[in-house]
Amino acid sequence: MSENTNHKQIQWFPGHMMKTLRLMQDDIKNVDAVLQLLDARIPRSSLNPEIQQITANKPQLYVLNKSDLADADITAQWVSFFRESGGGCVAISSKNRAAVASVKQGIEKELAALLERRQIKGTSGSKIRVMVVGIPNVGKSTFINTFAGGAKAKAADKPGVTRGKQWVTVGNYDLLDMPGVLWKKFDSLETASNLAFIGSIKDDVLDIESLATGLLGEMCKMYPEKLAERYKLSDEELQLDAYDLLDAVGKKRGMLMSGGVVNTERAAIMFVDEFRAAKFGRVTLERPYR
Ligand SMILES: Nc1nc2c(ncn2[C@@H]2O[C@H](COP(=O)(O)OP(=O)(O)OP(=O)(O)O)[C@@H](O)[C@H]2O)c(=O)[nH]1
Ligand SMILES: [Mg+2]
Repeated sequence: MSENTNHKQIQWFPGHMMKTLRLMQDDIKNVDAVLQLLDARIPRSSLNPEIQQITANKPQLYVLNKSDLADADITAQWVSFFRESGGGCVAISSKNRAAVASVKQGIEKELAALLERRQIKGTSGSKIRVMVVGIPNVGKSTFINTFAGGAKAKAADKPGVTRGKQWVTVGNYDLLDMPGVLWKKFDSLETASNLAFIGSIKDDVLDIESLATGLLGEMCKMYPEKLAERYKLSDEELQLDAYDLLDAVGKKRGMLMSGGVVNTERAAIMFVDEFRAAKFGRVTLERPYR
């Protein structure tokens, strides 16, 4: 990402996110467990350290969501990785009904001791209260809607859709939908870039050509064959530096301006859109073991 993007860093963490962190802090004592949604394409970068801090003392289930967009073998490695480090973890696709049973099973495993105590006390009718948290656009509201079997929470294909907290009761569960939240200082440019690639940072604070060249660089490293196939790129073209590669992609797609100059901005928008629309198939940008 360009320097320009870094200057605008402040807008990655607008006031409403600070408010969300406070809400979380207030409500954490009112829930039995935390469901932290991560994006299966970038499990490490989507783990929010601020959320980790607030939820540290609660039973927690990590949910690798959008696993339909991620490389299945690497997702399986990530599930093992989280489980080995002592956390509960399941991989789901929020839009799929099967997600509900996996998550319920995961939560009830994390809450086994509490549920047993309730049984003994004769209060097993009490609702299981779960706070659903994660970065913007990761699929929290979509998951809640699938769980509820209907549109209870607003969900859409852009970050920052949920603006306030909302309780949704389904059977013996009370689910708390929360707005997505980022954190103030990303530990690396890689983390910031990954969040931007998948659309968790609002595009209007980003420089689209920097975003596209960054993503082209990653795809060249990790999935050159997918890139070559979609844009009919030769081995030589794959060796180009990212900006020249963007230019080549724009040319292949006939995105020319007067004088035959490639409209790299249009090419950038097109490439990022295609990546987000999973036109390259299932892609995971981070491995559990570096
Ligand atoms: N392919 C795929 N898309 C998903 C999945 N879950 C959610 N989405 C899509 O991701 C987009 C964001 O979903 P939301 O449920 O609004 O995300 P959110 O986490 O509630 O977002 P904020 O409220 O903005 O923090 C929507 O277009 C969903 O349809 C999934 O498992 N797979
Ligand atoms: Mg939402």
